[in-house]
Amino acid sequence: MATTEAPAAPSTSPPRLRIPSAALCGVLALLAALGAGHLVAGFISINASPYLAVGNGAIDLTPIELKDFAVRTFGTYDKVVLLGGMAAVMVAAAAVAGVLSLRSPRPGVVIVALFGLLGGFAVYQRPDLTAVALLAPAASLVVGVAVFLLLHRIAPRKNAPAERSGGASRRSFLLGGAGALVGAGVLGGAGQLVSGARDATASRAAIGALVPAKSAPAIPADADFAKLGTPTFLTPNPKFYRVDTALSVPQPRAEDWSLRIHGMVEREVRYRYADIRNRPLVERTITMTCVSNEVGGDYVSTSDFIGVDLADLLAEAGVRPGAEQLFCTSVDGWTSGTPVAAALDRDRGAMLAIGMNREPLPLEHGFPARLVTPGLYGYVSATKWVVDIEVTTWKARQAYWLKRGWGEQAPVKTESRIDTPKGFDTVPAGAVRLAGVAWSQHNGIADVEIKVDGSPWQRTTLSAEVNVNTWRMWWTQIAVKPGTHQVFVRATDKTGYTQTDARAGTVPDGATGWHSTTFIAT
Ligand SMILES: Nc1nc2c(c(=O)[nH]1)N[C@H]1C(S)=C(S)[C@@H](COP(=O)(O)O)O[C@H]1N2
Ligand SMILES: [Mo]
Repeated sequence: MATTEAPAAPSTSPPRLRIPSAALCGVLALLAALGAGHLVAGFISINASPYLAVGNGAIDLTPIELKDFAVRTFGTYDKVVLLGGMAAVMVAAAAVAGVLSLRSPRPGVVIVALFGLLGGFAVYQRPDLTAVALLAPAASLVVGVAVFLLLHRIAPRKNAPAERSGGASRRSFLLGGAGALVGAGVLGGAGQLVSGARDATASRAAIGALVPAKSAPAIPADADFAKLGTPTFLTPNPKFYRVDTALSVPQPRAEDWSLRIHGMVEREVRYRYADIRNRPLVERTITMTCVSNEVGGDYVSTSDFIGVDLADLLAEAGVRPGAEQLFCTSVDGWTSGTPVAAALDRDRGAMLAIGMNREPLPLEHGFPARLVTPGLYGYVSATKWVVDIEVTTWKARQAYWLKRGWGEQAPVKTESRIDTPKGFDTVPAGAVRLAGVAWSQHNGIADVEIKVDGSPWQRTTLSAEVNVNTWRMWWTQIAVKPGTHQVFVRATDKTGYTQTDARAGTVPDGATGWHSTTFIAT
């Protein structure tokens, strides 16, 4: 085995890198490249960072089943998992690039350059970035190739003449490598700091509290049974569910934001933030729901939204006959298609919202402005970071989720949920309290019934109704013997419809079925 390393070899084969140092060259060059790209992106838009841009591109290319699986399995952490997975793939590829370059640096340079081009392509594809943003992947490319060449040159070699293989070479390689690692961290961190200083947070902080000209009616004390185990009626902003395709939260500043309404209208109109802020603001209490909410799920929350009537803005533009959908685009290029009829229905009260619970919209909920349409699932009605509304037909345009297999029309389905007890809770036998929530936005909830272990349905006590566009809480008390018990819940809305027990999945237009909970009485 050991005989091939004989002294005769040096004359025939050129000096080669050892596999670990070659792999290290690749990985460190990658980190330096990402750090440099992140720094340059900090000055332009953090979304120009090649790493984030590639991740966002990957999200848009992910098949719907996988996306659904990711959201179900990892919940809000789906994006963290994606970023982590991407990092692992990139590090592995960079290590391979290094190992392919044991003799000549050329293969590694080609692979590092391909990486840079991929980042450039991902940035180029983003609708919210201009050509300047390409400077970030360009910086990555240059720094990546340069660091790779440098480290490759100083790496210690096998079969090398004495002066290239000794301790001095190893030491300079370690120094160079450590320098690249620290440099990558410093560059990346600086990018994060720079972007933080000029991002939307400061813009939002400068706006202050939002006071509507017309406040929503005060929420009565008996609108929830939070003490009995339901959610609070209004969801605190940090607890409001969040669903979107954005890997990093888009950061438009209020000062830079505007909304354009065009297409099948009498006259194109454009509103800047101050135009909206200075109008008499209305406030409405609305429960929003995501179509991806499983039976029993918690993608449902309630807020006092502050903004203006969408119907007013549309009236100023003058919607032309024949218009069917509002094709709404966010600053990051996501789109939704809202039925024009729903948007114009003053009774429904669709809004261009700029605030939640008297605060400017939190960044992750669409700062500076978003749409909210009571009674329709969010993906057809609630574009966050909205910048463009094209009034058009269903045929002319297809929105993001419609193209991916979800329905065109998406009214929220009547639903109910048991919040107390939780599944497999253990409770003392005897009197057991049950509590939860039901919703049927735009219709209102008329009744909530529960059924325990095959006994007949029995009615529950409902909370005070705030308005038909909000959820309603329920509670009741039952007597149970020791043992395992199963309880079902079903709601009836004010149109007289009672929830079906037929189970349907979330695709294409929302889940159905009765929520049930099993608990143990001892
Ligand atoms: N720009 C943008 N807006 C969006 C989405 C998105 O992915 N991007 N998702 C929609 C979906 S599916 C829902 S359910 C609601 C959720 O709003 P929230 O995150 O404020 O709860 O936002 C909608 N608006
Ligand atoms: Mo959604």
